Amino acid sequence: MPPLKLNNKNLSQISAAGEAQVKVPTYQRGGAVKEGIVHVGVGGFHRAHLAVYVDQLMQKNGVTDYAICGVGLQPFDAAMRDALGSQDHLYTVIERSAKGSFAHVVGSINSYLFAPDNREAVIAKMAHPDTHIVSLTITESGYYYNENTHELQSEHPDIQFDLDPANEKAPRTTFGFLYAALARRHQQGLKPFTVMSCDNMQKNGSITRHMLESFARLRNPEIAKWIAEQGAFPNAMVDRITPQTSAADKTVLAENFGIEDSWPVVTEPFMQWVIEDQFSDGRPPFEKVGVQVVKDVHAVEQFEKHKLRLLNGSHSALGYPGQLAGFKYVHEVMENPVFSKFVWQMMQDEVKPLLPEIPGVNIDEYCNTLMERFSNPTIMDQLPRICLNASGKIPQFIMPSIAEAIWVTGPFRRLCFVAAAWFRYVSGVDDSGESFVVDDPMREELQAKARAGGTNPAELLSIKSLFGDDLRGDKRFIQTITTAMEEIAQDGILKTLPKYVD
Ligand code: CS2
Repeated sequence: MPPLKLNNKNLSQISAAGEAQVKVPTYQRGGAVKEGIVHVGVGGFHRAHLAVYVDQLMQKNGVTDYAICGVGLQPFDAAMRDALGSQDHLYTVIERSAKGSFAHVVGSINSYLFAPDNREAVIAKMAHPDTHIVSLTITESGYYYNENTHELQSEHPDIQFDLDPANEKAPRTTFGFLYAALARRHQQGLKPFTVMSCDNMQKNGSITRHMLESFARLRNPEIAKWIAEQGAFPNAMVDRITPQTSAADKTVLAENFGIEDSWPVVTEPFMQWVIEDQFSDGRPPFEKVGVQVVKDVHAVEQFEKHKLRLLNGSHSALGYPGQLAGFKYVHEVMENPVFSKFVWQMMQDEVKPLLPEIPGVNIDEYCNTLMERFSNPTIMDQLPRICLNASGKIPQFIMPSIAEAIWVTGPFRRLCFVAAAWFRYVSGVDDSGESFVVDDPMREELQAKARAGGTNPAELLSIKSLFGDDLRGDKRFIQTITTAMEEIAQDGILKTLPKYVD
């Protein structure tokens, strides 16, 4: 039987048709539910994470007032608008592990607005009384956050454009939309919606608050004051490894599950979300579907720190050296015993000693789970995905551990090896001379500095917005990273790596 096109009409047939059973939503959708969440940046991660939690709330807990309206701000979001639009906003999540492959259709995204088509519609939707939460996965660069000064990049042309009152009805940036919608809610006597960042950044909520308040102060201090006093910006740790969907994933879904889906999501079984209980206009009972909703902001920050330094830091350790050594997928790198030992030892000897203890969390178990998750061969997690946008990642995932290790005179050779591998990676040529794409908003600057510096890290380290001032002055660090850069340049990754493994 040919696969069935995913849409409302075919749902019951889909659940019965394939060889393997497919779970489908049996809850009401469309006009029968309220869209309490407006989500900006509907990509793979959102569809494997928040939208899945909301799907479970709708399916198992009868929640009807927190369906999601997806929003795309960027021209490339047209592809998501078309994919979801062609299938009643339904999509399939395929969970893969050694235990097998499970498919389930998610229906929590109820509608989708593509801002370039109609910016006013997005503002009106956020300002609507039914909207209680605006959630974000807009990546680090969407926050216009200067890592060095910790301030809003208010001189950025996009922010300047949105600060001009003439553009209030047609903003470009997330902050332009949030501000316009909040100003409207203020005028209408509504509460501010909660702005819920689901991006993988330390203090994601606090940064969002600071950026939006700074933006609002430059527009209208009265609105800024109202946001400061009544707004809510929960901090959160989010986690689920979600590779990019490949053409093969669609074929397998059609062949094994009988579903024709123009953009399914492949992910791992594991998912975690720890969020601070700070909501200005109500929230769904997230804890009923396994979300850790915690009162204490400090606890959230500690979870974030563990995750960013151990999971994402190790991903970087597999990503940049792995790409230079010619690997394509995370699990392939893990199959190399020297690499997996290296990652384990980096976590255990260099990162773990810097982390706070969290009551109820066993760090060794956490590290073991990570080793298993990285080794999952079935999700085919691509190294280019891990390496994407490094200038927003390494300064969060690797450099803070180095800075703290300097402070306590702890070991940091392996962390320096990873930073050195990234410095080599930016040139875009691997150890066998093959070129690859370096996808990074700062690519040109990084490449110019890498060329000028050779195996001397000083040029790259002079980029203050990434590295600040402190690292450059530390002799032990400069010596260690220079040695790693020289070794990698001379012998390549695979010959150098054993020197970093005990
Ligand atoms: C990855 C993350 O892009 C990266 O660097 O480490 O996308 C990672 O897969 C997620 O944070 C997992 O939650």
